Amino acid sequence: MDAREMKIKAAAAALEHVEDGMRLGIGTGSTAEEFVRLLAEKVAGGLKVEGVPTSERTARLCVELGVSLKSLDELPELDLTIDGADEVDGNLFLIKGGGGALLREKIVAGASKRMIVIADESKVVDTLGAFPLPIEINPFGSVATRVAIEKRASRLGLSGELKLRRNGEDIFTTDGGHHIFDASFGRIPDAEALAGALNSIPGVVEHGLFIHMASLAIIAGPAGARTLK
Ligand code: ABF
Repeated sequence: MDAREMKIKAAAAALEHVEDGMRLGIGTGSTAEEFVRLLAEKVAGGLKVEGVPTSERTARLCVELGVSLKSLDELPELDLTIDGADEVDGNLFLIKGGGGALLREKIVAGASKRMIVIADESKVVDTLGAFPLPIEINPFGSVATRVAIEKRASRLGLSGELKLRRNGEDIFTTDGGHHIFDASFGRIPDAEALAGALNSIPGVVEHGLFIHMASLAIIAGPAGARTLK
């Protein structure tokens, strides 16, 4: 089974949790896009759902495939969000944001009763942090924000390069008009403590640690899909 087939397997297993009439948060990334494709087939077959997309990219795909969308202001309470991740640990703590949509992903997941993560086995880790942690920042005062992040991280015994994300020659800009530092801490033994520390820095808009947000992860491997609860 190749990587795409595993993503489709995880997406298909997640689709079984979708019921008629649901208000759905719809994630971003290649795995979430497989979910959108399968969802669109069900919608074409008569399933009625309303989706809130977590990025402009996901919104475009949904529109193209005929999945009906609403804004989060129109649907502020969602039944279920289905989204990918960059890393998942045994507590269902996540690193997200490799695709740059972490802020909307976290707002949408936070507005949902449940969040199901879909991923392949390569995303499962014992300890978060091998994947550089995306930290979304306000462009104003970014040097001061960098210094503050380094200081707070150091108090937790963490160090590593904070790389300003680029898109070719340009600085990468999120859907919300912010920038991203990708922080290579290597290993984050206490993700909750780091999340709290980052939340207290004014220039940090959001970070990619999703703590106590996912209720289930569907992990696809060569032998099929398994769940983590
Ligand atoms: C989004 O897409 C993210 O938060 C995560 O960064 C990424 C996962 O992408 P993929 O499914 O392509 O690996 O869900």
